[in-house]
Amino acid sequence: NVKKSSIIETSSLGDERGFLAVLETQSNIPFEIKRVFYIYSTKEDIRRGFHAHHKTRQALVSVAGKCKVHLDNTSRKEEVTLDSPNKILILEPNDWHEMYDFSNDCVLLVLASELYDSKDYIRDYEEFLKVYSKSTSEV
Ligand code: T46
Repeated sequence: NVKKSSIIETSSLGDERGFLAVLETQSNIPFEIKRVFYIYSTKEDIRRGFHAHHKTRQALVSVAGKCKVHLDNTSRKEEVTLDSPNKILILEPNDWHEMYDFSNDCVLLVLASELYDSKDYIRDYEEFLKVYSKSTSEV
């Protein structure tokens, strides 16, 4: 089955000192976090991503600045704007994704369910359709 991406809102813990937002396995991240990376200083007009995964689930949050994410799970295409440190996009392996419209100050933090493995990437769109378009029922 095609799994649907989702948006999670974190609540900011705030006091007179400022804010603190928590991402934690099970309490709001629906997978065991094995890897963290962040994308920053992305040049204007750059579009990156262009892949789906076999196994990896990911959580994307723009902790500073903003960017957009184009999603395609073979049965639906959508565009998500990540413009708040409290807005978390949960990507399923079947989500082909492209990130673009990065602000100069954007720091895109990514939490991943798996260690890095280049073989987990599907970088060819035709292959992506072959792998995932058989799954017809969207949840
Ligand atoms: C994704 C989106 C949101 C590593 O060596 N280890 C790692 O953990 C990662 C993530 C990347 N790399 C290497 C692989 C490439 O040589 O770093 C280089 C840049 O990665 P890539 O071209 O895959 O970057 P994006 O922005 O296209 O995609 C990244 C993640 O790779 C990917 O999992 O879903 O961000």
